[in-house]
Amino acid sequence: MASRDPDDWLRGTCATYEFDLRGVFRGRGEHAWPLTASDETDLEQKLAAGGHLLPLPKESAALANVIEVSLADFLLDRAAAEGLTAARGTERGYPDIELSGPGFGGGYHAVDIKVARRGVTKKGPSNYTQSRITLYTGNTYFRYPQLHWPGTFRPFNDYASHLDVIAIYTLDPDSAARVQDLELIVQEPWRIASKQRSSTTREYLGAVQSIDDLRAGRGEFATPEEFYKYWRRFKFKIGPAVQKQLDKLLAGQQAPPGVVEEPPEGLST
Ligand SMILES: [Ca+2]
Repeated sequence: MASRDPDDWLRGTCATYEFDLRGVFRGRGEHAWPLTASDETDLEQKLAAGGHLLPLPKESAALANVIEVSLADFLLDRAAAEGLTAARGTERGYPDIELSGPGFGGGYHAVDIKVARRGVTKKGPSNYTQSRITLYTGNTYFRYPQLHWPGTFRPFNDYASHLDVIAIYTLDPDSAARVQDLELIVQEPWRIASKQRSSTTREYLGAVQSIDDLRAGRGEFATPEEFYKYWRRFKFKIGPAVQKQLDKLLAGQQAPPGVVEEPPEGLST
């Protein structure tokens, strides 16, 4: 099988994605049976009129999660249909999707999905995301990239590439679908990184907020080296829970004296 460049594959596949969640289905409705529909538009209208269709959540974290899950499902389905290897990450871990296998040229590739709402001014949607996108959590797998953190497939350093799929939408408070003008952008995280945190209370690295800059990959660092150096030196807090995990990982990394870390003979790796 000819191998695909993960970046090209992701861009090409995202270009064919269509957000088509139209609301939340409610079991109980009020209408006569049987309910017949001539096409999908007619069905949607009849479900709405019959009380079966509730709006998606408006709250940005909840709506972001709905979009993210839909997008991840789509990418995993497409990879499977093309005979490519893609695995879903854990809910709070990194990355959201891992691409691997000969179809992607061997090696492991991290794909993370980020969802951001367009800011709104009195004149309408703005060129800025409402809040800064979070690129990474700074005090765990990113800060100690050689360690295998819980909730991750493998150490951060084992990835041949890191890619973000950024989904930007305008909130439509009046429709059940809530999501309007969804745009997908694929970028390497360091290219869209800012020198600002994305939260004042959490240990998060933030992206630039201009949507033009996100599209163009115009962040605040000239090279990946500059980016990693800046953010790995950043004085993030390490709370007691993270410290405990870190101690455990560091202890586990050192093999006890006398133990040779090699597979038994006859086992191929
Ligand atoms: Ca995500």
